[in-house]
Amino acid sequence: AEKPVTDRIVMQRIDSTKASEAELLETLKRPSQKSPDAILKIVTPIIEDVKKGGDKAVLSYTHKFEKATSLTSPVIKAPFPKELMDLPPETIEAIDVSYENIRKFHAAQKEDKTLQVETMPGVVCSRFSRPIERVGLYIPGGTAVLPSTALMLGVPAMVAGCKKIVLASPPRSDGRVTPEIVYVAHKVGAESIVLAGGAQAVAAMAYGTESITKVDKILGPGNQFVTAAKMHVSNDTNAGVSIDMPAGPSEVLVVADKDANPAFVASDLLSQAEHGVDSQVILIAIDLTPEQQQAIDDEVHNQAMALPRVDIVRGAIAHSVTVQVKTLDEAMRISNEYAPEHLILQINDAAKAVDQVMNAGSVFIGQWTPESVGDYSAGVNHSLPTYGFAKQYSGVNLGSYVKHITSSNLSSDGLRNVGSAVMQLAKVEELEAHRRAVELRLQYLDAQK
Ligand code: HSO
Ligand code: ZN
Repeated sequence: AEKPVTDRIVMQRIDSTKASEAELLETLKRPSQKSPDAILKIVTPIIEDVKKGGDKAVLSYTHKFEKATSLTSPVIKAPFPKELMDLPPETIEAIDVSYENIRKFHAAQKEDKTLQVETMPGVVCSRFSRPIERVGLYIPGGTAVLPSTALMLGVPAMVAGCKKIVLASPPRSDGRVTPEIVYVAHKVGAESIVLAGGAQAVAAMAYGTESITKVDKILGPGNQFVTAAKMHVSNDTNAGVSIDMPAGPSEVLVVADKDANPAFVASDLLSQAEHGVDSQVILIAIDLTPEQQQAIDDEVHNQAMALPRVDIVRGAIAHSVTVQVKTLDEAMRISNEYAPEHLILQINDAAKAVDQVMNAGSVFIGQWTPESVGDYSAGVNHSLPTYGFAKQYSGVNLGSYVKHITSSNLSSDGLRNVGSAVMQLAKVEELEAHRRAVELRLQYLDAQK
């Protein structure tokens, strides 16, 4: 049954000094996802369809799922017509400012110099990077339009020098994608926009169709169908396509102490909670008085009630939690164990606490740094590892769009220096051709003396 709208919107609490470690971990569990097998059963036939049917199959799914029945082609190619990016000047300016900050921060990640090390006299090892030639960037549709995601995926692709940037996004029922996305596509020099969503868009970019360019890597968030499709195509060695990372619902962990402003804390929790009912927000409260804790709870409720997306917030808050701890060390220990996508530090000397951050997608330092600045305009990327994957994955960055290639270059002296180690190991592995490749060169050098 529907909950009465006056119900209090409140996060459950757990006192870490009273709970066992197991209880604590149980409350911090992310809401469970549908089993990947069930999702795969749905997406696999769609992928097969697109593989066989190409444009026609993609179009028919778009007609069916997006109700965009007037659409006659599943893709638009650059240059994009001006009338598709007709926007108010204030939106253009906001996109331009954000674009420039994201461009600057990602350009600074360039490794212009070839890394070179002489490991032994005459043995030179190098590493250099080259852009991935063709990338496919998935921009979700759904409950919000996300031009910011187009920026976060498109700008680093452009900075890295990817030759072909393909965007994909589900069109509206009138067959068009949001003009903001077209404008971003234009700014980053995208070659095309695939007018499709879901598994059909992923399959189209992974295998290519008559009119859709096949790409080498697919990046971008999406629902469980998109994620399952990405996993599926990246497992198909015949597709020759990789993906960025497994994506799950958005999440934030806020660490707050006595100095934190309750209204600021609540606003950060809510900006993540409004993303989706499956989002999770965590507050770690360091040694707050009952009054301070109450002030935050009141702010969460009152601010939430005034939000247009209050119903979504209600869903997210239902599986969100406040953890009460005594010390910063304990707060950081729990945060590192949770490995949040976003970590917000609203504490005294927040910059210093960053030393203790081991697992997080992106950190927001101090009370003047709401997460939303990073979501849109500061310059950092908002495509980040969720669901605890911050333990082993980085967020999208310039490195996501390049490959590193290594090289070795030996002089005759270099080969003399390293040769015996090579021959010995080849002998151990009983790979005689390997051993002889060195030996015959050394013999050649000896004969010349
Ligand atoms: N916080 C989201 C990104 C986003 N926020 C897009 C607003 N628009 C996931 O990191
Ligand atoms: Zn956000």
